[in-house]
Amino acid sequence: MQKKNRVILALDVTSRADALRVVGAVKDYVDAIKINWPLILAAGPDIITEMSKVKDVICDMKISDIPNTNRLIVEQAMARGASAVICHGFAGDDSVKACVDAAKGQVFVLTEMSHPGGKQFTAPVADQLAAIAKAAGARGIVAPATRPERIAQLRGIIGDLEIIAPGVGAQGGKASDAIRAGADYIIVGRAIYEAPDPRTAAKAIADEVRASV
Ligand code: OMP
Repeated sequence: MQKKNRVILALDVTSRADALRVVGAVKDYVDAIKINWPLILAAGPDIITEMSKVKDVICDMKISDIPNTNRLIVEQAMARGASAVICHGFAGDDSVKACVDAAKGQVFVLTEMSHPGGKQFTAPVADQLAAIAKAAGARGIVAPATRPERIAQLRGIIGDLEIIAPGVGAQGGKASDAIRAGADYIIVGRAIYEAPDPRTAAKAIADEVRASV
């Protein structure tokens, strides 16, 4: 994954046509495309392969099952062209390790979630989840742009692993705050794909990131 714009597009649109339109408009300003259930269910899993020809794809299926099922899911995602996957940490270290092994390390482990409810159950154990990611040999963690101070604290646990940070724009987080707190990339969905002009919106966010690095 290039580290040029430090922006990952969360492509949570629900048709192949919208996916192609948005990606075509913003591809110069994002380094990767994150694909989640809405688009996989709407367009079918071949959308992973199609998008992987344009940019690196992170498959965000928030994998959180027993180790064997996790392995099977990750193998399917990687076979379709994903460069990385996102798994939950709360299923435990063996479940995370199964993802890491199946993806040859290309796993981001979700720690503290960015939405208000993320404070309820994920925040109190986020430090442990970050430690599980590091011990398992993951590529990085997902940490909340809505709480940049937590990005900085989690950085202290994971060292030089990567941090990708959702919650910019629609959820109230600021791109520059997340980057200054130590995020390697920010994840942005609605603030780009729901904008009247997604290309202009993506450029503005990429400019803000560049100015804060
Ligand atoms: P917007 O709020 O529209 O920018 O989208 C954010 C994207 O990041 C969505 O695809 C969410 O599923 C994802 N996300 C979060 O918003 N919060 C988290 O704590 C974790 C994720 C994620 O794992 O990507």
